[in-house]
Amino acid sequence: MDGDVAGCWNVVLLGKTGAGKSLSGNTILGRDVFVSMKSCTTVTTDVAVEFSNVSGFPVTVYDTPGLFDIEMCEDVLQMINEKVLQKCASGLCVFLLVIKADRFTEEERKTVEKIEKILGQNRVDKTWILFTRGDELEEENMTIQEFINQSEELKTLVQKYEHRYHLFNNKKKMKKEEEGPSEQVKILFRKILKNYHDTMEMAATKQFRRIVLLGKSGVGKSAAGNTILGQKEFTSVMSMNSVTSECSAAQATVSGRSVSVVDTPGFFHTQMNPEELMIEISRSVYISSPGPHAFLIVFPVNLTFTEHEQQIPQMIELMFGEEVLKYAIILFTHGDLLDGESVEGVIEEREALRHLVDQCGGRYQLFNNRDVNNRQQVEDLLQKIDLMILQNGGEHYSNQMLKDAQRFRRVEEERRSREEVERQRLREQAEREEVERQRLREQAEREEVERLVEVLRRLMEALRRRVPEEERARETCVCS
Ligand SMILES: Nc1nc2c(ncn2[C@@H]2O[C@H](COP(=O)(O)OP(=O)(O)OP(=O)(O)O)[C@@H](O)[C@H]2O)c(=O)[nH]1
Ligand SMILES: [Mg+2]
Repeated sequence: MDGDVAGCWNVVLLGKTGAGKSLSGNTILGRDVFVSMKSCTTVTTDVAVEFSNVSGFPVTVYDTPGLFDIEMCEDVLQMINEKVLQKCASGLCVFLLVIKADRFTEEERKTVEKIEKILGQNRVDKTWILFTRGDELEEENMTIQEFINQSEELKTLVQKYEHRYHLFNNKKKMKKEEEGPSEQVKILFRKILKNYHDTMEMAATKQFRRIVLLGKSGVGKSAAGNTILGQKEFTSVMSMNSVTSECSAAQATVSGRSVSVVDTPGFFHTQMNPEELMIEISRSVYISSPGPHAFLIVFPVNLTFTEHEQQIPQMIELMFGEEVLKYAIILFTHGDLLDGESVEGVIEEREALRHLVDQCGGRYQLFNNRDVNNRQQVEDLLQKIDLMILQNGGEHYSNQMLKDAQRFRRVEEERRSREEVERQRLREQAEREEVERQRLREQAEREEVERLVEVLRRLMEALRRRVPEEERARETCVCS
C-alpha cells in the first residue's frame, strides 16, 4: 500500500528483531496486517506500510525489519533510511522505538545506539519508547514505572527520552463488537499529541485558536460552541425554525489556549434567502480575523445523511474556496444518542459520510453537547486542530482566501451569466429561424396549391373547349 497519504501522520516502528514491532503495528491499526511470529531470525524482511484512521487521525504505519545481528545490520539500516526516513522527511512523524519489557541487555543497548545514529537528534526528539509485553508485567502485578525503576540502564534511557514512553499489551485482543482503536492506542496518541503540543514547534502558534462553526440549522452548532467554551454563550434550543440568524463570536480560555468561536446561521435557513444567508455566513471569516484556524462542519451523528447534507461540502467550497477543506474537521454531535455504536462504525457503514470525512483529510470528532463537563472531548478536538495547524504549516484560513474565493465566484457567476445571455440569444435566433422556416414552408404550400388550382383551371378550360368540337363533329357525321 502507498504510504504517501496527504496530511497523514507517519508512525515508524523500529527495534530489535522480536521486540514486537509488527504486533504493535497491528495493535495500532486495530487489525492483523503485519506478519508476526516467534522466531530467532527477523520475520519482517522488507518495509511494510499500512494506512488507518486512529480516532480521527489519518495514520500511516511503517513496519521495518528488525535488527538482529548488530554488527551486520548496515543493509537493514540503509533500507530503513531509503524506504522510510527519506520518504516521510517532509510529513509529520513519530518514531516508536520498540523494546520488550524484559531484561535490557547489552545487545539491546547497542541496537538503540544504532537506531539513534541513523535517526539523528531531530528525529530522536520525536521518538517514543514503546515497551511491549504489558501482559507479562500484568501477570507479575508490576507497573511499567516499577519495571523501569528496577534497571539503571532503563531509567537513564527513559530520562534521555524525556519520559516519552508507553506500554503495549499486544496480546490483548479487541472484542468483536469493538470498533476503532483500543484504549491503549488512544492513550498513546493522546500522549504523543500532548507532547507535540508542548514542544517548541507549537509555542509560536499556541496562544490563539479561532474556530468557525458551520452546518445545517438545528444540528447543534451553537450547542457545540458552548461545549467548546465550557460556558453558555450561544442560544441553543430545540426549534422547528432556524434559531441563529447572525454570526456572533465568544471567547474563553480552554486548556491553556485562548479560544474564539464564531457561531453562524445554518445552511437551508428557514427565514433567510440564500443570497443573504451566504453573505452572513461568509462574515464569520472577518469576525475571526485574520482568519479561522479551523472550520468545524457540524452533523448530528444519529441522522440520515440525505442529499441535502451531501450538498453542504460543495456549498462550503463555493463560499470559501477549494482550499477550505484543508482547514476543516467534521464535528459529529449527539454522541449521547449513538446507542452503543461507535462513531467509526457509523462512518464505515455510510459511504457518503466516509467520503465527507476523507474530503476533510480523515479528521473528525464526536461531541456529546449534553455533557458539557466532558472536557476530554474538547481537549481531543483542540489537539486535532493543533495537528491540523501543523499539517497546514502553521497557517490559518485567511481573509485573503475568502476574497479570492469571492472573486472567483464573481468571475464564475459573470461567466455563467454571459453564457446564459449567449444561450438566450441562440435560443431566440433559433426561434426566429424556425418562424422564418415555417413562413417559407407555408408560402411553398400556398404556391403549390395555387399551381394545382391553375393546372385544374387549365384542364377544365381544355374540357370546355373539347365538348363543342365533339358535338360539331357528331352533327357533321349524321348529315353525311
Ligand atoms: N441529545 C443531544 N442534543 C443536542 C446535542 N447537540 C445539540 N442538541 C440539541 O439540538 C437542538 C438544536 O441545537 P442548536 O445548538 O440550537 O442547533 P444550531 O445548529 O445552532 O441551530 P440553528 O441556530 O437553528 O442553526 C437543541 O435542542 C440542543 O439541545 C447533543 O450532542 N445531544
Ligand atoms: Mg444556532
